[in-house]
Amino acid sequence: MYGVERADLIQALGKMGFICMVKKRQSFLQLLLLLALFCKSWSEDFSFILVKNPKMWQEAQLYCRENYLDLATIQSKEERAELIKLALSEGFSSFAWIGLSKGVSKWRWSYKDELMSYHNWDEWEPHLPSTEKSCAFIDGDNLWGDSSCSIEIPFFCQTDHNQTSQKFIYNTSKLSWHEAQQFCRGNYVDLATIINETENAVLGAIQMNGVTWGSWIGLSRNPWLWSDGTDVSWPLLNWQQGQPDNIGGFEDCASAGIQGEIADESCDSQRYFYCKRYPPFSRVQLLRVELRSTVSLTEAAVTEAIEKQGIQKIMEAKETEVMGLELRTEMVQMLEWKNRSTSEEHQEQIGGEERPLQKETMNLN
Ligand SMILES: [Ca+2]
Repeated sequence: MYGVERADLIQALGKMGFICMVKKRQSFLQLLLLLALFCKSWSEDFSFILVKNPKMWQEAQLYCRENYLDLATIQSKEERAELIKLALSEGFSSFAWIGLSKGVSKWRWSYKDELMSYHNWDEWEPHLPSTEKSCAFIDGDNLWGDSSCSIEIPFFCQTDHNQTSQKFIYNTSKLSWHEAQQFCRGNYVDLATIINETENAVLGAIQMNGVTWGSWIGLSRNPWLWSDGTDVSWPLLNWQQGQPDNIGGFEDCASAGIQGEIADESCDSQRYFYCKRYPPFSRVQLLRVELRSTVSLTEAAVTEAIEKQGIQKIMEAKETEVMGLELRTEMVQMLEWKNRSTSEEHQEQIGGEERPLQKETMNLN
C-alpha cells in the first residue's frame, strides 16, 4: 500500500512532531493530528474568571471543575496581580472563594517531604490544633514540641554526611522555621531530619550545651491544600492581617479580597468565586484527518501535504485570531483507532480547552 511501511510514516510524522493515529482502512490512511493553536480572543484575557453566582465553597469547586479547570490558585505575585486586575475590570469589591481549603494534616519532614515515622513528642505535644500550620522543635531533654512557625529560635541543619556525628550542623542564630529552612537549603541540604533514637540523642546533647529551650528541626504540618494540587507555600500565602483566625473552629475554606489578601471562613458561606481556566493563549485543537492518496507517501510528500493543506485549513477555519501554531511533540505515540472511541462525535481534551473534533479531508493526488 502506497509503497511505504506504516512504521516509516509514523517515523516521518514523529519527526514533524505530530501525534498520529494511523490505521490502514481501505484505500486511505486515517490520521489524528494534535495541533495546539494559539488563538487570541479578546474576551479571554484572564486565566481566571469571576463567577457572579453565589455558592458554598464545595459547590463552587464543583462548578469550576465542570465548566473550567478548578477554583483559582492565588499564591504567586503574578496570580495576585491578575486577580486584582480581574476584580477591577468586573467592578467587584468583596471577597470571593478561591481554591484553598483544609485537608488531612500530617507531619512531614522538610527534606524530601517525607512523612514522619520516628518521633519523640513530649507528653502533651503536639498541642496546636491540627487545623493550624505548626512547626516542630527539639528541647534539651531530646523531646519534641510544636509551635507557631514564626517564632525565632536556633535550628539544626542537615548535611549530606550519613554518619550521625557529621550529619547535623547547629546554628545558634535565631530564625523563623521558614527562614531556617531557607538557610539550611542554601548552605547545607535541608533542616534536620531525625530518623532514630541515636540521632535524636545527638541533637539533644548538642542543645545541653546551648542557650535555648528549643531549636527547629525539619518537621512541620500544613493543613491547607490547593484544590488544583499546587503545593502550598506557606510563606507565599498572603493572609489578611489577623487571618487565619478560625473563628468557632469551623473556618476551613479560604476566600480572597480584591487585593489578593486571603481569609479563612466557613465553607457554607455563599460567595462569588474565582475559577481558573486554561490559559487563553494555549488551546489544544484536535483534528482528525483522512489522508487520501494513491501515490507513494514519501516523507516529503506527507510533510508537504500536511503543511500546505492541513494546517492552512485549520488556521482558516478559526474564528478567532490565530497567533501561532505549535505541533505538540510530547504526545507522539501510535494508537489503534479501534481502541479509541469510534463515535464520530468523539471529543478529546489533552491539556487544553475542550473543542469539538474537526474533521477534514486531504487529497494528496
Ligand atoms: Ca477568618
